[in-house]
Amino acid sequence: MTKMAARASGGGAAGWRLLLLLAAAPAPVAAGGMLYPRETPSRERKELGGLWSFRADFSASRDAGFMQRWYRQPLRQTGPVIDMPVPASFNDITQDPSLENYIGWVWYEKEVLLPLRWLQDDLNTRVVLRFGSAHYYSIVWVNGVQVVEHEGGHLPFEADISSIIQGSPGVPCRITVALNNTLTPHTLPPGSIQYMNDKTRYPKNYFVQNIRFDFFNYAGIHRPVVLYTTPSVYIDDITVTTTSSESVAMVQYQVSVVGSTLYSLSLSLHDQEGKVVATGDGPAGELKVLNPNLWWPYLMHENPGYRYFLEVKMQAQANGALLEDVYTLPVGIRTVHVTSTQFLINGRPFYFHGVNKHEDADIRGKGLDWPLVVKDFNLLRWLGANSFRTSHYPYAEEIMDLCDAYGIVVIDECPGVGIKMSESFGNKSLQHHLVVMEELIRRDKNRPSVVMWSVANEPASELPPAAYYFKTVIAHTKALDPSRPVTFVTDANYALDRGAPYVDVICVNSYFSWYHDPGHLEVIPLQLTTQFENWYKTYQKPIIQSEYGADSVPGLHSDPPLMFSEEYQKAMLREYHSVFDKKRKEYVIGELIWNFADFMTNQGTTRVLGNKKGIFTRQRQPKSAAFVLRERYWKIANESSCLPPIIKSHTLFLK
Ligand code: BDP
Repeated sequence: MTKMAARASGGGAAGWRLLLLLAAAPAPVAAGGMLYPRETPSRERKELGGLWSFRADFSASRDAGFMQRWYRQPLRQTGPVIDMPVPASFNDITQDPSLENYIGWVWYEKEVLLPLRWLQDDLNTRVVLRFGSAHYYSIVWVNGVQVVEHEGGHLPFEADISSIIQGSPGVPCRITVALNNTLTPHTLPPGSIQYMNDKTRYPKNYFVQNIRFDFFNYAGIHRPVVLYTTPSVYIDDITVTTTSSESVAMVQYQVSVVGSTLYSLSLSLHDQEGKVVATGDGPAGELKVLNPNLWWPYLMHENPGYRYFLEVKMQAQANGALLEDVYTLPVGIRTVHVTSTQFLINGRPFYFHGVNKHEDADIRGKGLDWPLVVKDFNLLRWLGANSFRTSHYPYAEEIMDLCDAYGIVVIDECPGVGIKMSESFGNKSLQHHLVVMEELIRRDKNRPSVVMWSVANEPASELPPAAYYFKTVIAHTKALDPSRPVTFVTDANYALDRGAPYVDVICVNSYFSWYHDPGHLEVIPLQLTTQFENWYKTYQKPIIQSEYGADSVPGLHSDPPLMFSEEYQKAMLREYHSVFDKKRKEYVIGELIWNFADFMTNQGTTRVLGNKKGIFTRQRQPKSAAFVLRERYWKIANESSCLPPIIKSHTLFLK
C-alpha cells in the first residue's frame, strides 16, 4: 500500500552487499526456552537500559563496520559516535533526516561493569545477555566475540556469555550490536530494495525500500536489554495448560532443566494471598486446584485477571556443590473453546469489544515506554475495551504481563503483515514463518490473556500458493499449541480466499465508505450485512470484524459529515454498529476498531503525518469517536446476555 523512499549513499552493487550479509546468515531455530528474566532467590537481573553509543554505517556499501571490525574495539575509536537511548527506535531521536530514513547496518555499544560475585564462582553461575527485541536483524558481540545472531524484530533472543566474561573482574565488558533494518521478500514482514538506476531521474547510488504494510518501519533496540544469572544447572522452560470445571481445575505442567540429568524438581502453586493450593514434583505432572479462582476477562467478572503463582524449585549436584534454581511463573486458569457461532472463555460466550493497536509514539517510535504503556491500559479500561489484537507483530512482554494481570484478552499476531509478493509464499519464507511462530509460542504460550494466535494480516490469500502456505503455518501452530484457536486476518473476497478453510475463526477487515465507496456512509448497512452473510454461509465459523475505521483529523468538523472530519468517523462507527448489533445475536463474536491511536506511517499522498484512524490522537487524547465507542462498550459490558447474572447487576461496571 505504501512505499518508503529512502535516500542512502549505498546502492547498486553496494546495496547488494548489504543484503548479502542477511542472506548469508544461518536461519535461527527456536530451540530451548525463553522464560522472562525474573528476579528470584537464585537469579539476579541487571538492566542495561539508558544511553548506548551509536554509529550508523554511512559507507557506500554499508559494510565498513564489518570490513573494519568495529566490534573489536570501543566504537568511539572507529569514528564519531552519538548517544542513543535504549529502548527506543533510532529514527526520530536526532534532527538528521538521513538517520530517520536510514537503511542498512547501525551499531550500538554499551560497556558494563559486572558484579564481582558473578565472576567469582565461575563454574556455577551462568550469565545470560537477553534482548527483549531489536529490529530487524541483530548480531551481538561481547568483548569482540560473537555470541548471538537473530532474525526478526519483535521477539526476544539471548546468549549465555559466562565463558566470555570470566577471568576479568573489574574490567568493563563491552557489548556491541550490529543491527540491520533491511527487509527482503523473505523477511517477516517482507519488503524489497529497489535500485533507481535512471541517471536522468535519480542521483548516483539511489535506492528505496518498498514495503506493503502501513506503519513506519521503525528500527533500533526496542525493548529492554538485561543481563541475568542462573545457576549452571537451571530451569530452562516451563509449559502450563489448564482445564477446569466449576469446582475443580487441573494445571498440567512440563519443566525442562538444562545442565545436568541428575536433578530433582518440586512445584507449589500459590494463590494471590500466598497460600499453597497444590504441590507436585518431577518434570511433568498435574496439579489439582479445588474451588479455583478462574482467570476472567476484564468486565466479565468482578475480579478479572486472577493469577496464581507457580513456584518451581530445582536442585542438582554439580561441580561438588548443591545448586538450587527457583522460577516463579504466573498462571491463569481458564479454558477457550470455539463453536460454529461462539467464542467461549470458561464455557461462557465472550464478545470481543476492543481495539487494534500499534507500538508507536512520538520520539521513541516503537521503543518500550512505561508511561505510555500504563496510559494505554488506563485508556483501554476507560473505554470499556476487553480485548485487543497485537496488530501487526508481537508486543513487548511487559505489555503482555499487564494483559494477563488486568484481564485484557489478546489475539496474538506474528509479524506476518504485507505478505503480498508471490516470492513471499515460497519455501524460504515459509520456513522462516514457521520459526517465527515457534518463537512467538515459546514466549507467550503460558499467558492466559492470549486466547488465539493470528499468523498474518491481509496477505494475498487469493494467490494459489497461499493455500499450501497457510495450511502449513496453521497446522504447525496448532501442533505447537493445541490449546488455542488459530486465525489470520483477511481482506480477501470470501469466495477467493485460500487460507480461510484452515482457520478456526474468520477475522475480516473492511473499510466500506472509506477505501470502497469513499464518502458513501449509506452503503455500509447493505455491504456489511452481505459481507457477514457470505462468510458465514461459506464457512459456518464465528466471525470477528477485525478492522473497520475512518481517518479523522482531530479538530476538523463538518456537518453533514465529510471524510476526515470527526463527525464522519463517528457516523461511520454508528453505521457499522447497527449491523454488528444484529449479527452478534447470530455468529459475529467481536468488533475491533482500527485503530486505538493515530500512528506513524511512511510518507504518501494518503497519509498526513501518519495514519489518522485513531480514536485517540498519537498523544492519547480522545477524538469524538472515542466517546461513541466508550458508550457502546460499556453498554455491551453491562447489558450483554453473555455476562453472568451477577455481573450484569454489578455496580463495579458503572463508568
Ligand atoms: C488495513 C491494514 C492496516 C492499515 C489500514 C489502513 O490492515 O494495517 O493501517 O488498512 O489503511 O488494511 O488504515
